[in-house]
Amino acid sequence: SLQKPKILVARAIFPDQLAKLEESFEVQSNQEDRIYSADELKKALSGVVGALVTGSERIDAGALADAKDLKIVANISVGYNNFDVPAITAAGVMASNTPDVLTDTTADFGFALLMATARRITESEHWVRAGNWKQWSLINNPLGMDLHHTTIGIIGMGRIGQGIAKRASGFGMNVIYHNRSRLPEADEKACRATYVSKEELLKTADHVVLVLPYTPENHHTIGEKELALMKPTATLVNIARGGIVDDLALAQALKAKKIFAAGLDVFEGEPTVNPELLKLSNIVLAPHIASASEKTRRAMVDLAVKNLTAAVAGTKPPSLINTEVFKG
Ligand code: 8YV
Repeated sequence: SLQKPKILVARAIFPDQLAKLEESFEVQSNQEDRIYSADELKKALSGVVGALVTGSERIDAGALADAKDLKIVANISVGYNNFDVPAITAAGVMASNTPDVLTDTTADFGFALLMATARRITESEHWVRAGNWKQWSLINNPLGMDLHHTTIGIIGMGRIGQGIAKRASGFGMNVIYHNRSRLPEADEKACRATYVSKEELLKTADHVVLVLPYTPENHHTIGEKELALMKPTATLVNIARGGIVDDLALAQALKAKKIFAAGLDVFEGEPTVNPELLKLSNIVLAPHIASASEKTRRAMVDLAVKNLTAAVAGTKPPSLINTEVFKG
């Protein structure tokens, strides 16, 4: 046909990937990377057959109100709490995400954040830059917590959680996990992980890592009560979503030294960070970068494009979420 199908790319992507898309589609792009308001998003979605979006774009009935031609919203993200899936399904629109391609990069980062937190790496750097390093000292320089031969507790044992478990085994760590359902025995063996209740995990783990999806049930999975169960020597790492941790309760627990330290890549209300967290030194902060290697960010876009292209062509998107919408 003479006319290329119209699509929306809601956020900035690598220019060569955009150029490639423009060969097949008429693209409404946003290389400026300014996040649309709800109203701008609704307008941007009207008249396009597909859209590449990210966690910053809330896709609900309001956003879809004028999207009469839309076949798919392809998230450039594995988590899709930005999607109101029932509303998208009710609108007859397919929804997809980007699993697998970011698993190892994200698990690597989870481990890096854990190590930085337990061994106080960023705090130490600030200390050096501030000119506090006067001499080597056995006891008066920053002392951290070991990882090797300690117990790591992973809450959320999907692909990324299992990736962290495998890395932890390499450090000689004892791996325990909690998940909404227990893994098949073969998977438990592959990551040398033991299933325990959430309470037992919190009580016994030296390091707690959160890798679960953000759903209404998982809101404040870690709050005051859970933090009180943890060891005073324990670290907490969140690479999942803000909202899984009660950030104010965490700030209070860190301040009162109820736990040793925390590493956070995600925050309630990000990019705003709770000012109580910013006052603390026993915390490592990162700007939601667990999947952020160029190679992986490119792979995420490639997979989202595959999903979009399939939907527009009438074939099944490889990582379709609401399979009931696909009519093959
Ligand atoms: C995304 C993420 O980059 O995949 C996820 O769930 O958190 C990140 O990899 C982010 O959600 C933006 O879409």
